[in-house]
Amino acid sequence: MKIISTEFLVGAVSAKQYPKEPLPEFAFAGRSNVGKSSLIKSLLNRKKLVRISSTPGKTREINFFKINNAIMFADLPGYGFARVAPALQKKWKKMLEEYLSQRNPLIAIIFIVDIRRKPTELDLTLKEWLEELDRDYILLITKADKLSAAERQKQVKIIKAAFMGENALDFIIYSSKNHTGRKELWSTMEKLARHQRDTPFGA
Ligand SMILES: Nc1nc2c(ncn2[C@@H]2O[C@H](COP(=O)(O)OP(=O)(O)O)[C@@H](O)[C@H]2O)c(=O)[nH]1
Ligand SMILES: [Mg+2]
Repeated sequence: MKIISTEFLVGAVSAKQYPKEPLPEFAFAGRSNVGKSSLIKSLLNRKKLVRISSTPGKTREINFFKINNAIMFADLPGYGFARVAPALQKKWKKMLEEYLSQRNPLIAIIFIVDIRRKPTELDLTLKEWLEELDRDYILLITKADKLSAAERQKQVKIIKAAFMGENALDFIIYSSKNHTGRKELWSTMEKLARHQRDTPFGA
């Protein structure tokens, strides 16, 4: 996908602030430091992006970006940041729940995990949530460049076993450093967006 325009629309803390434009939407979720900002920047071919903060645990809003006037990205706040107070974690949960249960244009969540890590409890909680709410997701295994081919294979197997639930549409191995997987992710998202436009009644 050729990126012609990237427009930051709004940082929302509640549903009434979400953009009203009914564009096919993809949301990005993962624990803090997993590489979410890097992934979005890699996808959009940008070195810097408004509202894509480099400070871990900083984002407390759902940031909406309109891409090429055709697709919406929702950057969900990262989770599992150690220094976040319990009250804020509660707020995070409420915000996510509201978004995942109410957001109609949402086609799929890009569920990001680190290829080097064992599945954590919080990641598994998110997966269970997505299954419960019947939300489709794409398992995005990032930082692939950090491992050798043999280690990669081993980790992908473990991660797939933990996260490829019923609502998983696909899995993609990614590196924001050398853009491995970028073409594949874009073509998957474009296919899903096209399908939604062709079958507006959810047929
Ligand atoms: N080698 C490598 N480093 C990455 C990759 N993605 C992210 N990083 C690094 O991981 C750290 C956290 O990335 P960031 O995108 O800020 O994570 P976020 O907190 O999820 O937004 C940064 O130091 C990035 O440079 C990747 O695909 N490969
Ligand atoms: Mg970030």
